Amino acid sequence: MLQKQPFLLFESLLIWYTAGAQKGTYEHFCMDEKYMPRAIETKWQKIWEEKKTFAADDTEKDHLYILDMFPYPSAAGLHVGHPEGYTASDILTRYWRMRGKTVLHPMGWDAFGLPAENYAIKTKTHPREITKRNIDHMRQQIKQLGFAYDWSREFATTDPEYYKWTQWIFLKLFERGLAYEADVPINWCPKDKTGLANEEVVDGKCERCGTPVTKKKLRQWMLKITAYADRLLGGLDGLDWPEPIKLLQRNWIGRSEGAEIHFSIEGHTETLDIFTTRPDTLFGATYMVLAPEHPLVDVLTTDEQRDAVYGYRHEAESKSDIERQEVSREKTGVFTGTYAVNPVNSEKIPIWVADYVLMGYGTGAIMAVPAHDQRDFTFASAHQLPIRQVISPDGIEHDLPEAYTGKGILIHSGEFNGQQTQDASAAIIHWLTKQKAGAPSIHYKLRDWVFSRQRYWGEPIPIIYCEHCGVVPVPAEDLPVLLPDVESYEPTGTGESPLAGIDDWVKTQCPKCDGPAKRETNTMPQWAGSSWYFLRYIDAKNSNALADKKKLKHWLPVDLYIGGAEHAVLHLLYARFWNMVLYDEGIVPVEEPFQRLKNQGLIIGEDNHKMSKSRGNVIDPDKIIDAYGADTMRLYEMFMGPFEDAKPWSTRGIAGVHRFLHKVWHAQEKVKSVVGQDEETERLVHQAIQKVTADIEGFRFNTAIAQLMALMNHLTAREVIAKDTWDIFVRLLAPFAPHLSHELMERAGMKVDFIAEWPEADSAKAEESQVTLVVQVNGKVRAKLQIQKGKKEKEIVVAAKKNEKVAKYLAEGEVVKVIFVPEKLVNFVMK
Ligand code: ANZ
Ligand code: ZN
Repeated sequence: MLQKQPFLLFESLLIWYTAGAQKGTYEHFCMDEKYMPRAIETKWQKIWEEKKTFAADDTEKDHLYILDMFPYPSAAGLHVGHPEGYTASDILTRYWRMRGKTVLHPMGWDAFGLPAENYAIKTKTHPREITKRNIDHMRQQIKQLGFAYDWSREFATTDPEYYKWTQWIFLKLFERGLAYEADVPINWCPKDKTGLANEEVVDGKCERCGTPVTKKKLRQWMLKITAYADRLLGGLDGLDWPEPIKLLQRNWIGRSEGAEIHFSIEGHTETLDIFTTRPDTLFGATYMVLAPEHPLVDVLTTDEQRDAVYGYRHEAESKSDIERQEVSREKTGVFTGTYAVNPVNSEKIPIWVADYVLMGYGTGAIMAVPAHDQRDFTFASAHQLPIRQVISPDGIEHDLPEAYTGKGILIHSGEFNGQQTQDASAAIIHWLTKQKAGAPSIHYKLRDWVFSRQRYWGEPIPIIYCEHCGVVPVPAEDLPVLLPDVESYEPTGTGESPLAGIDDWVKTQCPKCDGPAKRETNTMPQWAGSSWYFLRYIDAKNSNALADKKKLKHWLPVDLYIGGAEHAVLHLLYARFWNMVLYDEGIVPVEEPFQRLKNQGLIIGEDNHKMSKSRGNVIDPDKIIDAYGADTMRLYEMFMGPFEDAKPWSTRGIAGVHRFLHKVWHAQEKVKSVVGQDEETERLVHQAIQKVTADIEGFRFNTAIAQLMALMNHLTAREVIAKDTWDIFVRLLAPFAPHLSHELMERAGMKVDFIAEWPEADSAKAEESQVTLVVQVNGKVRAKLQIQKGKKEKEIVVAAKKNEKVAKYLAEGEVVKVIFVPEKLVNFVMK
């Protein structure tokens, strides 16, 4: 019943537990009943801290690595979303420790980034100060929730001993040719005055401040994540991650298979190379398009067309890629005056410039097939260009009101007529390859990662520019390149970071020739520090290496990683990339760092809206903990609903959960050292062990808690709770409400040296002794019987016949056959 109707059950349990709470204020209730959560909680937190209960032993064989996404230490402190994920990982950590495993469960701070810097500008305080203050506050907030972290491994990404290794990894990337400089038009946020990665631009706007992003040409450090596109894609298959996250990463990497085709150009020696995913439509190409930034634009534009083309190109500069790709948008463009030649039939095709083709994808040029591509169709219609159908679902030409983008049979395609799309693609690629006019080709949407920021509060990029030697990496033994103090954190807006203004820091000596040299003044993006932090926890104090190789081999991969789904393509892709590079370096032993990933659902406001200051629906975790205690907070966030679903906060719900803990507290008064308990209680206890165990492992914390609540209701209705029963109950509760459970364990004289073993279910005891049997007459259900298990068929049939409701029907005729399905059904077939 629990499994089938969890929500009805939640409702009724909640009403049950809330009823009392509504009678008086909480304070009144609490004083009467003497469950003092805060006192108990501080006591146990102190014990755990002093005993270093959660320090992970690096040598134990049977181990797990359970990781939370570390928080950004913001001035606003903890929000209710943090404890959601952190409680779930804590439940699993405590559960597995109770089952005898050693668990590495660390916590730290992702502390570089713009908010601290912007706040620094406003208040004229050093970002280091602000960050330290925020960390201290959030650490205290997190600690009062009693999570089983090994705090001895804590660090912040802003610690020089940490970012020394972030810089060291950059040097490795540089050595491998994976970090390079490029003068590229980058996404530029005019408000934050910094470059942004593609991943940080949402709908053409800055992810952080919402300002429309423009393009700016700047010298940038880039990371060649594209070199890993295929591995990043392939690796996803073996990961136990939510499918939607995998899909987002697949789409972000965006692998497209097709062909590159070389068109010759009338009157020029250059070829016009295009990328297409539809080589089967080659005969339908009626014009070509170059992206406005394409280098051939200058070469191919005729004198008559020059003014129009240059004017158009200038206009295109101010538009974002997303805007340019909008399907519904009007398709603008200008003819260059020059023609290409279709390799397959020598047809002359006009070459246009249009901004719906992007320079950053494929070759920055396309063959346009208006009959089979909607954007081309719109463009051709607007500019009176021919539309020629070459693919038809039935092999017959039709009037096309819009592009036909489906598969079909080739028409108007010379020797390829009659072939199916798929075969024709292969055949045309084959033909082109033979003619040296093309080749099979694969392209990715993934772009290289713009890795420099023109801001202060980030890791300095460890590079030196020497007049003689050029670009020289800082030698590893000189790391870290410390972030110097500046007068003003204000971005310069010229594309240089505030570091550029500190002359005596910028001016340095070349490590190679000792000559005068300058430091790189850009810093790394916020994503740098979080791309490898999970490795540092493994050996957080190591000063000779980012972590000891043996220890990395011991702990990796992370067995379980819990955090928000918003990190689908940023952090989770970057971290996989860095880990793969370190794998290739022979430093980490696994190609994929996070074996299993779970996303927590968003907690929304009581009004069903996203929590936000402006709506005034934000819940402050501190206030909840003050009023009800950490155990209630933890338990409530897990009870709210399925872990991965979005769910609204409910004040009534938290009161109900709190009342349940009161009830548990008072149940201890009924505990007597009698041996054994009634059969029904025993059965319910062992069923609860089974259910809670399975639910924890399956991330169904809400139904696990419901089971505990139901069991508590049953137990408190008894005169006496046997000590053995109690023993099991408090241990089942321990991962969810650890403080209360440990207090109860101590009071019951149980072992409380944390590793209170997880109870083992006795499946024989858990089995139902009675079954419900359906009695039918001519296939129609007439009665349901409670039958003792193991009863003989004969006895059951007799009992069924005797049943009043059944007997009535049997009296109407003659039974010709009895169908019996053990433990399920008796059907009397009548004439
Ligand atoms: C001819 C054609 C015919 C195309 C047809 C599509 C349909 P995906 O799948 O996203 O990889 N394309 C290529 N490079 C482009 C660029 N830089 N900017 C804008 N569009 C570009 O898309 C590949 C298709 O997008 C390519 O195949 C090309 O148009 C276009 F019936 O070529 B196709
Ligand atoms: Zn030099």
